[in-house]
Amino acid sequence: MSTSPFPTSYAVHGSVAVVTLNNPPVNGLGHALRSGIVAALDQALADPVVKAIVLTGSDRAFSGGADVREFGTSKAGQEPVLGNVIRAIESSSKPVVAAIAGVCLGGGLELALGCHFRVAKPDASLGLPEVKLGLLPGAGGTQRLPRLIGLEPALNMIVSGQPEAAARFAATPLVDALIEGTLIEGAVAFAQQVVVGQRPLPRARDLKVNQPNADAYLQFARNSVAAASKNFPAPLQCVQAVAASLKPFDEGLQIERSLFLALMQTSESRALRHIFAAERAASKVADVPADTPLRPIRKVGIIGAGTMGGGIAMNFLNAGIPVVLLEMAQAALDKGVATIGKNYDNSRLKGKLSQPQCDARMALLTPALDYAALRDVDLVIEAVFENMAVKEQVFRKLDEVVQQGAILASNTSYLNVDQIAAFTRRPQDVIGLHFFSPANVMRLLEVVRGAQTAKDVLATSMQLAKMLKKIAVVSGVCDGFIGNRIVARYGAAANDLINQGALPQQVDAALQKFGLAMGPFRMGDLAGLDIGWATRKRRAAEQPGKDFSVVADRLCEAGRFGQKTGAGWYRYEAGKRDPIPDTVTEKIIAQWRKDKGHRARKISDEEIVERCIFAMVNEGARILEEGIAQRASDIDIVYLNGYGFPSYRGGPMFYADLVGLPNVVRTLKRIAAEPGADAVFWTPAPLLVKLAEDGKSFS
Ligand code: 3H9
Repeated sequence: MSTSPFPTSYAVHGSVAVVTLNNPPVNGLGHALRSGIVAALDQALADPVVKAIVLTGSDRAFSGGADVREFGTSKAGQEPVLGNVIRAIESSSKPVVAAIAGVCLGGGLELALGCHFRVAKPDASLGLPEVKLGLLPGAGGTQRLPRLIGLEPALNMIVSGQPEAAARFAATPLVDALIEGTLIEGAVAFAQQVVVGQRPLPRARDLKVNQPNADAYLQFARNSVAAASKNFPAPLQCVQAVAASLKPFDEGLQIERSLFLALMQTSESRALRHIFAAERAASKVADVPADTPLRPIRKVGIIGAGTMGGGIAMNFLNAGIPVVLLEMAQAALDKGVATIGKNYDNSRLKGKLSQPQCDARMALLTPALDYAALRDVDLVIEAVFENMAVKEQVFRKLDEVVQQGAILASNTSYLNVDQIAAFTRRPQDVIGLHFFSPANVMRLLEVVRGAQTAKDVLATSMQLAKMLKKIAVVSGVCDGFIGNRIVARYGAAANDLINQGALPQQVDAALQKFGLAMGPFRMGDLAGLDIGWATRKRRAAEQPGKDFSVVADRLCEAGRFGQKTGAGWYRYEAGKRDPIPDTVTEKIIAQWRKDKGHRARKISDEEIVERCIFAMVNEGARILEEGIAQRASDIDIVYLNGYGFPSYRGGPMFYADLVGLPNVVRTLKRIAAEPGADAVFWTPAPLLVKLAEDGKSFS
């Protein structure tokens, strides 16, 4: 094997050169790797001993595609660009065989499509997932794949971005042979047969796309894709690019290229690429090394069998981890267990689980009424009432009962985790694991790191999140942590708008048009207005003389707690969840404004979005300043996965970057200076001002 300045290696097996891509973790096709492939190809072409070439990667990845870290840098366009690497391979006078194991995605598959032959492990994963990054395959994928597997299957693969196992393509020219044994041996043997049989070198570009009634089919595809991909330009552009495969190859390639370059500039693609990087960054904690030894989690205890506790328990049951579910009373325990059973049954009726799968999950569940049942668990999560006195009782008991070394977690959504930890003699083992409701569905997990939380407890919690298929974000201790602290500011901005003249339905509609899954008032009705009312009453009692009142108090005083009472900000028809604007609410608001001396004015939808989103951004900046969040992109991940922020906007902090931080600062200053405005709330955070002044952004 020869050494190479590039991340490729080169070895000759008899008459076959084996070129191995070696750019961990996933052989991203960055500039150095692209250069290495061309150099190795030239070496093989120049070597008279070599009659054929095998191009391969690692067991994990033939290649995960273009190196996404290069996007937006000069390296992305530096020769040899991927299209030219593929051209060089395709025009090679010696046969080139792609030998594929692991993932073969995006530019990686495009590279393989440029080879004359492809052999693969049956479980290798082939796909063109560019659409998930708001792009389309930009190195010939939209032109070569339809030529190999047909227009319709190629279009489905490209528009969905879903990879498929190589075995599925065994009967198509996409996969010439499946290799059950050692990949390289099989690939070399295949290459030798090609040489011995003097097989002609097929090039995908020379094939014609086969599709009867292509025009009608493409029109149907355009209509259905347009309807299904509102707010995302890439899927429809994928159809356009695939449609161009009916044209002469080079013409189609040019169309693909220009559509790819245009998509690269869209804010949607920038947002999706930001999210890809943000999700991977979120799992890393600056001062916790990746190789921190983890604590084993073989058995879990959950305290509280209500909606939250039951949902949390299901996560572990789904992952095959035994759960002890603890309640204080038999009736509550029975109800909790029955709800879990009913949820699994519903999944079975929908065809998502089989009966044996449901049974296996329920068999992992041990209901209990005595703390002693938690003695040997490795992790316990309490999901009891949000009250410090109740948490104190629970944690003192856990400290007494649970084995040493176990992780003691609270699902609190805003209480002080350090105070909770202080109820135990092992604060290093205490952490916040804030699941979002419904806990068996929502992807977000806020991992709250206390002042004394041990690094291995944090590392284990982050790993656990992966096992539960959640996305974890680390938060420091503060009231509401990252998510609820910001949402409080967002809610306050929305309330302000009501005081100033907007109606709940206008605020909700404007924010939903912006892309949020649900406006703040619909969200309030869903969550229950009585929760905030109780908190405000408690705070008012704790801090006499301070005014905590908001218009929602009047709704609650009228018995309007939201959906559960059939009326809140909206009214609801029996058994339905559709919010119906209500004149009763309008009258309550009008009276409130009169009593408080608020003058109503006309407010535009743009102003609604600006105030609500910038309020979030400002609080996000404070959270960053205080070190509560490690990075701005973590805040985006929280909002995207826990609060219905639209992915095509990339999250509030990324959105602020797109708008331009100087614009955000100017607007915040203007609002802060308005008569009657809460200047503390609206004054831009120093970090925001500094970034804006330095011409920097959050991302
Ligand atoms: C493209 O190809 C455009 C072309 O059509 C045209 C070009 C002209 N590059 O996800 P994981 C890193 S667009 C660089 O945790 P998994 C990732 O950041 C691209 N790095 O592991 C992480 O790094 P770190 C089309 C990449 O096993 C590490 O690998 N391709 C790339 O769960 C592990 O990642 C795609 O869209 C990359 N392309 O999943 C594929 N991919 O350890 C996107 C990953 O520092 N990638 N990394 O955090 C994926 O879907 C998954 O990452 C993959 C591995 C399935 C590959």
